[in-house]
Amino acid sequence: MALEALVFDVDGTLSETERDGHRVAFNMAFDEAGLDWNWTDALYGELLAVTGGKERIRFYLDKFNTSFKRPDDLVEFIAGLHASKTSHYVTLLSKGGIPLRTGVKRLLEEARAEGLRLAIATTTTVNNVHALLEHALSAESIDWFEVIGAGDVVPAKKPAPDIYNYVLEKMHLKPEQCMVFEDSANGIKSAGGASLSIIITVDSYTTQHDFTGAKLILDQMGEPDQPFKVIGGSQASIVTDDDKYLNIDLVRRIHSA
Ligand code: XBP
Ligand code: MG
Repeated sequence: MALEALVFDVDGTLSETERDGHRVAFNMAFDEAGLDWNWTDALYGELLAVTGGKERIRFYLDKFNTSFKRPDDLVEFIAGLHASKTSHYVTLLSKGGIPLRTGVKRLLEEARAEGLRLAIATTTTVNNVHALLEHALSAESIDWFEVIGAGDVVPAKKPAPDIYNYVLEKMHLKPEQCMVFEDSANGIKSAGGASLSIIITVDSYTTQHDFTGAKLILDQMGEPDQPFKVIGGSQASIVTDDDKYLNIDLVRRIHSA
């Protein structure tokens, strides 16, 4: 089946948001709430095993801060912390310090020029997706995406396949008509669970993840003057010496292989 649509993960794929964005915003929310919790870079790497900010806070309490005296309404407490974190995160993005990863803007523009349909499938909150697109790309770019599947729109977050199935259903597409772009093991499990083809661009937190099942694994999408490195993937042999960066022609060749 011909390639019809590209579906993008956000955190780690469109932008390296975790270390200097989400992590910092969580710590600001904890500080504001008078908590002495500090999510260091190393601890945050472990906490990323669980997707979703609210789910991550609960995981932290269950595994790393078991002596914390929990309030009676833990669900509401976590929701309050998370709302504060989202507000800090959006403010951080509005200051413009969190750019898109190399090659993302070029690939999106090329896809649009070729008439491919675009969508997002992410665990993060929809406000965060809008803020990232607005400040790292352009306000208009929010409309480039036909569907933005985000956060609590599905009950089970990645690694469950729900968010990808949601996007496929909304777009009336079959998995064979799409290519997914992901950066993490939870992401590949989620997209793979929806029978989708996946290209991985690893990031600083995910280089050691298991990407079994990916068609192509790259260090980045790259640009003509910043070539990608091919790390692996079942269709890695499709990439020739002339391929220096991920463009739509290469995406199509990987998709049809
Ligand atoms: C992204 C996440 C998110 C963000 C936090 O995973 O794990 O939880 O870290 O977002 P993926 P919220 O890239 O696999 O979608 O705090 O808004 O939930
Ligand atoms: Mg991700």
